[in-house]
Amino acid sequence: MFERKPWAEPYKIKVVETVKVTDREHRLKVIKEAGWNTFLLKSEDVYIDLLTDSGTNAMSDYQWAGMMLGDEAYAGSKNFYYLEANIQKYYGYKYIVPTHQGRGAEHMLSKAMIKPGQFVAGNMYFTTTRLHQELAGGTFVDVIIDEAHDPAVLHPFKGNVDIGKFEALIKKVGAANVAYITVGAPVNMAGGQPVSMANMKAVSKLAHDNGIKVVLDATRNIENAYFIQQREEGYKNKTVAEIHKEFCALSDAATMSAKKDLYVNIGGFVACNDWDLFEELRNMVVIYEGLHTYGGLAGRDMEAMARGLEEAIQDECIAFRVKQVEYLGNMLIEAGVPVVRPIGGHAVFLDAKAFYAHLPQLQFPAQKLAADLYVESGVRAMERGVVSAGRNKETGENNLPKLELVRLTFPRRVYTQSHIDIVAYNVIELFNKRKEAKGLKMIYEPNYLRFFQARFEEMV
Ligand code: PLI
Repeated sequence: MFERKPWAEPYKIKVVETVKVTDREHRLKVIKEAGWNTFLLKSEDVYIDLLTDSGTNAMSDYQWAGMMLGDEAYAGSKNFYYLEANIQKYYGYKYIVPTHQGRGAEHMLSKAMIKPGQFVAGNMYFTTTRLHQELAGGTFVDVIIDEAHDPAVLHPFKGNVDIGKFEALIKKVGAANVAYITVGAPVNMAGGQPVSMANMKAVSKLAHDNGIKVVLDATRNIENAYFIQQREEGYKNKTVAEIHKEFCALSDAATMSAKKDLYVNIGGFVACNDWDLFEELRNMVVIYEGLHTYGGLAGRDMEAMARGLEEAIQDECIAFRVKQVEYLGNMLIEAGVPVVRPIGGHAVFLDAKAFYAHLPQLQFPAQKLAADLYVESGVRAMERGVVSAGRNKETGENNLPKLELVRLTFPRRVYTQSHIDIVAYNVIELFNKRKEAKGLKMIYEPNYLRFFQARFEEMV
């Protein structure tokens, strides 16, 4: 009767939120008003929202109960100390500074660690991370393996750093001119692709041999630990919690957007092992975020983060999350839809260059595909291509990334298998009429992180 052993969400539903189904005519009208940018849609016009997994998670009853224990003192909230203890326990860093979200952490860390003119190595850029590095006077250098730039290549750890590229950078500019290397694990812009423990060890050794610090972007590191458990020799009998802590121990500091892995709607932190760096961050946080025991967060938010971490780190929790993403990915692969492979941890990424092969990159195929999917189905996704890549900070030319993607991102514990079936059905329908698609022209371009607010018109 069953083709495969059935599986289901490891939770049951206690509170529900009604979603609105709109018609195509309405969606076409509102996407035009939104300048063909899914970020500019009103969420009430969206049926299934796969824009991002950032802050869009469903919290558990355990987290909500914790919210009632919020200690909203200006200084020394007990929720901070609980959060600090949990981060020390599961991540292993000595010192923690809370921030309102990930980019607050990136802002302060970049300012504290980069001297103007220095280079920052990284395994593919992330939008906010690179911008903060540039605003601090640094130049980002991509040292990810070549495979990461090819959506079709199969590699179990496509997020790995190319040790040769990193070494070449150190030789070329001199170790003193490399502020640090940032390792994102998994790599969001590459399709949620993980980094192996072996690679992280090699990065850490090379960096430390040259006196260079390793900064982990720990935003989805629990997902990364799960991939290591599943794919890397020697890890299948370790828990995700053990692998996660071992991975973090290879870095000197971390920035974190708790809005992802930690099942909350807001929050972040920066953590490190070095007292001097901690002092600087703790000094800075009072200027930009808030006191060092709340960093822009309410006490209740810190409690929700601390409790979210306890849940997120459990093997069953993370296994379900990644399998849910794979479920959609495999349906699309079976239907011949071009997607980034292997399927990543937090999202399925459509390969818009192959999907809309007739559209040149500067007609923004991924931007258009995200908008068309919305018009056809009410499903909201996000562009991760030339618009997100922005412009070269020296020449002002458009950066033309090899990956021109649309991200179907999974909020945690929010959607069921039936929602995912609907998403798959609609993507496949759109794929079947892909040749009809027209490109876009950009008519408004913000100076920073243009993908959030840029506006477009459909070409005639
Ligand atoms: O959105 P923030 O400021 O909490 O976090 C910034 C951030 C840093 N690193 C990584 C890997 C991210 O994915 C990230 C935010 N990502 C968003 C908003 C996303 O939609 O993927």
